[in-house]
Order: sequence, then structure tokens, then C-alpha cells
Amino acid sequence: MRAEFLLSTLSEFPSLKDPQGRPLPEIALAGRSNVGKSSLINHFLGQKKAAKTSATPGKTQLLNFFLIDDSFLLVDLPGYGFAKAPVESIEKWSSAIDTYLNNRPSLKLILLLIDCRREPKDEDLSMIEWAKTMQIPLLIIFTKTDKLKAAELDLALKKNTKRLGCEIIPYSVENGRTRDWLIKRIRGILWAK
Ligand SMILES: Nc1nc2c(ncn2[C@@H]2O[C@H](COP(=O)(O)OP(=O)(O)OP(=O)(O)O)[C@@H](O)[C@H]2O)c(=O)[nH]1
Ligand SMILES: [Mg+2]
Repeated sequence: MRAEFLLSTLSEFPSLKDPQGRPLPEIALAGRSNVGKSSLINHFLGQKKAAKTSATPGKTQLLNFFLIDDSFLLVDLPGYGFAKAPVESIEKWSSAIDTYLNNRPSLKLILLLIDCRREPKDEDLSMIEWAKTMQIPLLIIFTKTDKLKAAELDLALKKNTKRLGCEIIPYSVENGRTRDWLIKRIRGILWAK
């Protein structure tokens, strides 16, 4: 997959069109800080440093736009629930994310990342509700699955699929076993007839 970094911004969202003049479809990655959004983007794209990652939460502080294969956009959103950031920063990101989510007709899919070892938090549940209300497809990705034993992961997947009422795709950047599955699902949703 060929990725081109477009820009980091809080307010100037790019508008790219296909040869027929239609806006390119867009996928947003959302989730709590440190859940692995930027790592997943890098792994997914096969590029180590497309998106900046960090062991310290709060690394991604702007919306980062990537153009993939000249056919869709991928947006790395700043993580929510990062308590240590200054209040003004948190307000700035949250309002940028709100503006983005509520003014983006080209947004065709949300990937909501949740650490497979943690319970989904209120912000995660709000995102799921919001996507339902807006009728935007949402896939949940359980990240860092290499940190759980197979049986534990199975249990977490079963329990949460039922509870959240959404499809959950497990993912680990350590083994990448489900990368092709994720690509297939994304293509199916973006170009559904
Ligand atoms: N073991 C393991 N560690 C992971 C995985 N994915 C991410 N990590 C680690 O989790 C930490 C946070 O990853 P990031 O990708 O920076 O997280 P983020 O969600 O972009 O964080 P913010 O930008 O703060 O919102 C880093 O130390 C990563 O190396 C995974 O699949 N397995
Ligand atoms: Mg990040």
C-alpha cells in the first residue's frame, strides 16, 4: 500500500477528489490515547514512521491526513482521555475532532481502537452511539492482542461483540496476522455498491 503524508492540522481539512470529481472516501482512526492508533497506521501501511508513535500517551496532537494508493484518505486523530495534557490543549483537540466528525461527508468509516486488555470506556461507547446516529459504519479494532493468551482474547472478543453490537477485528502490530482481513473489510465498506 502506498501512503503519502498530506498534512497535520486542527482546522484546515484537505479536500481531494477522484478523476470523476467525487471526494475521496475517508477513514478515521479514533480511540483513547496510547491505544495504538499511530502504530496501527504504520503497520497497516508497511511504513515504520508514517505516523509518530510513543510510549507516552498524547503523542498525536493534531489530525494527521494520509493519502493511500491515491484512492482514499486515512486520518490519525488525537487520542481522547489523556488526563495529563493541559486543559486548553484537550479543549482544542476535542473541539477539532468534533468539528472534523460533524463536517465531513466524505467520512465513510470509523475504526475505533480499543486495547484488548481494557474495558471499553465512556468515550468509546459515545463514539459507537454517535456513529450509529450518523449512520457511519464503524469497526472496532482490539489492539495489542499479542499481550493476551489466545483463550483470554477469545473471551474478550465474544463478550464485547455481544455487548457492543459491533464487529470486532483483533490486531497486533507484533504479528500482523489480521492485516489482510482488515484490508478486505475496509475495501468492502468503502466501495460497497
Ligand atoms: N505489544 C504491542 N504494543 C503495541 C501495539 N500497538 C502499539 N503498541 C505500543 O503502544 C504504545 C502507544 O502506541 P501509539 O501508536 O503511539 O498510540 P496512539 O493511540 O497513537 O497514542 P496517542 O497518539 O497518544 O493518541 C507504543 O509504545 C507502541 O509501541 C501492539 O500491537 N502490540
Ligand atoms: Mg498517535
